[in-house]
Amino acid sequence: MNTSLLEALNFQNHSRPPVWLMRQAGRYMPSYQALRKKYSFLQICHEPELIHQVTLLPIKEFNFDAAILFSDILMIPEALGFKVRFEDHSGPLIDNHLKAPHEINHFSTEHLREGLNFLPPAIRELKKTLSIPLLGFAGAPFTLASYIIEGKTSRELKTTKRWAYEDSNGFERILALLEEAVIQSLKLQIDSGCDAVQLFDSWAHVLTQEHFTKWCLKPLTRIVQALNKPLIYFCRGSSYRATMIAPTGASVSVDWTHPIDSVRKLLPTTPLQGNLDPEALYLPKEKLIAEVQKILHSMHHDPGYIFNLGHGILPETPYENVQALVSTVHNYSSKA
Ligand code: 1CP
Repeated sequence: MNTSLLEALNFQNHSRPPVWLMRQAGRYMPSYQALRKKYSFLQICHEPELIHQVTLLPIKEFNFDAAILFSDILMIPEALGFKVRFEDHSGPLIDNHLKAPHEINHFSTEHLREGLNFLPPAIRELKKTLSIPLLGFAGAPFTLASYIIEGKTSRELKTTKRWAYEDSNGFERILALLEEAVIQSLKLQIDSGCDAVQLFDSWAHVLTQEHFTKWCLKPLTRIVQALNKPLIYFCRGSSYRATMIAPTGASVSVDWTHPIDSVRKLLPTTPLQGNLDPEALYLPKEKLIAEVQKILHSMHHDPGYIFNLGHGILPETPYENVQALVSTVHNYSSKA
């Protein structure tokens, strides 16, 4: 059993850093594209046998040190009763998205576990197969709120921000329901066998510091406290907000905008993950390897470091560059 990811999350890793990549199972893999010719994205998400198969694709092909359950952050809104569709070029769409804050009263977490009933059998099967840790995940309450309010991926989150400013009580009720749903979903994943979890707050960077504290960090603190496993928090802007995030008890997934060793100087005891720019995977192989090594050198002998990207892997990423990245980390000697 290779448990280096869990050791790093406990600040106890004394060998080379573990490596996994956010969105490691996906469109850049020909084997994934081949499966998508046979099944829709939602079919894969809803069928335990397919979840199992797709989660394992990147493990078999690249030998990562951790697996992440194949699913999507939109599974929680779907289990709450939102009608989620995925279109090939526009991402997720929710037709019955909230038109006013009070509409959240039509939704509850009562049937959430039934709505996620495809996850436990997939996780239990994965735990039988894997000899590396399995990560569960969820979208963070604020990022999920942005989808159930806007009804799609939105860059500016205009309506979400307007409600947060103009009807903070109504917005708070939306976030409270989502927080409860996130805790239930993560507990379900942990109880079924996940070894640690990641929370994706992909849109939190649009918030002011005051709103980030109120709408992201307060729920995060409660979510960390509700779980008995390590939690990694991802958001864009995590480089400059890392010192705000660490007191919640979460490990920090660091974006690529600041050198990760500068974040380490500010946070000497927090497990950190990151932070290669996903665009670096388009470089010629030698240049990519040099970028990977630069990060490895800067975090040399760090017992709480996990190699990852600063955000998810991009769909057009060259396959052989992912192989080069993983073998560069795997061949990095902890004694050097
Ligand atoms: O095959 C397809 O066409 C679907 C593409 C796809 C995939 C492979 C989507 C649609 N979701 C996923 C899987 C997924 N989503 C994982 C799998 C586990 C892994 O291998 O890492 C994870 C962790 C997610 C999380 C997710 N979904 C986030 C947060 C992470 C991030 O990158 O910021 C967000 C914002 C979503 C929403 C979503 N789902 C899918 C799309 C196209 C989008 C919009 C955002 C985007 O373009 O990625």
